[in-house]
Amino acid sequence: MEESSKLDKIIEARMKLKARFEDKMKNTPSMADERPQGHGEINRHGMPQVPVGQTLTTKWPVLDLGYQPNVTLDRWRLYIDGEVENPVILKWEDFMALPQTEDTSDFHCVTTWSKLDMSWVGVRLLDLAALVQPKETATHLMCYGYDTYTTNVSLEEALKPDVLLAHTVYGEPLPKEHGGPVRMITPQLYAWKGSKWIKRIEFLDKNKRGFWEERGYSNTAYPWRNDRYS
Ligand SMILES: Nc1nc2c(c(=O)[nH]1)N[C@H]1C(S)=C(S)[C@@H](COP(=O)(O)O)O[C@H]1N2
Ligand SMILES: [Mo]
Repeated sequence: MEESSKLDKIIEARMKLKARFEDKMKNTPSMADERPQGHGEINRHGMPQVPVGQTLTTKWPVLDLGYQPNVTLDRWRLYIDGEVENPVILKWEDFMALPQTEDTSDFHCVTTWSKLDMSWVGVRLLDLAALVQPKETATHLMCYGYDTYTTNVSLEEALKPDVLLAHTVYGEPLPKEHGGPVRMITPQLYAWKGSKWIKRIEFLDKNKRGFWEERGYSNTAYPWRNDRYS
């Protein structure tokens, strides 16, 4: 297929997905809550910049399972499958040929630190979803890291425009300790919902718990509701 018609297809599929999840998305806490809990200036999403219980840091702590996988670009693959019409296995070149998004967003770790205004480049989860075309039955994702990490996210959160599979941070390739070559980021949810060293995205027709969710962390992880445990 020609590059331009490929792009047209992604754009068309993106618009359809947006329409399909619009109402659900409007009802998510980061868009619907009248009194989001937190303090500081109001950010571009209408939320207080610092969610309840969080403290700002300018450092960038590293959190992992005690193991940082070494995934070279030639061996890197991204598997996207499950409840989709068009499962794919992307190589690095395929991934970099997709529409690229630059964004500045905040990072909230459940262990109570937040880091503001991080600048990222990556591919929107929305555009990856447009590529694989989730079936009508798809409601959630399970994301898998090369380190065996897993985490679950609902589609109405995952398809928001600032959820990226990021390969660049502050203008440089994402360092290995922070999940390079590619990690997911979920600025509107606690950061454990974004898998570092992401390897596979599985679309699910029901919710399942990931690594931390099975160990008592919240399925939903809304920072402005102090939604840490369940
Ligand atoms: N694959 C993988 N992803 C992960 C984790 C992990 O251990 N493995 N930790 C999560 C947690 S708890 C947080 S707060 C962020 C930390 O990202 P950072 O180490 O870049 O600060 O990554 C999340 N994603
Ligand atoms: Mo975390």
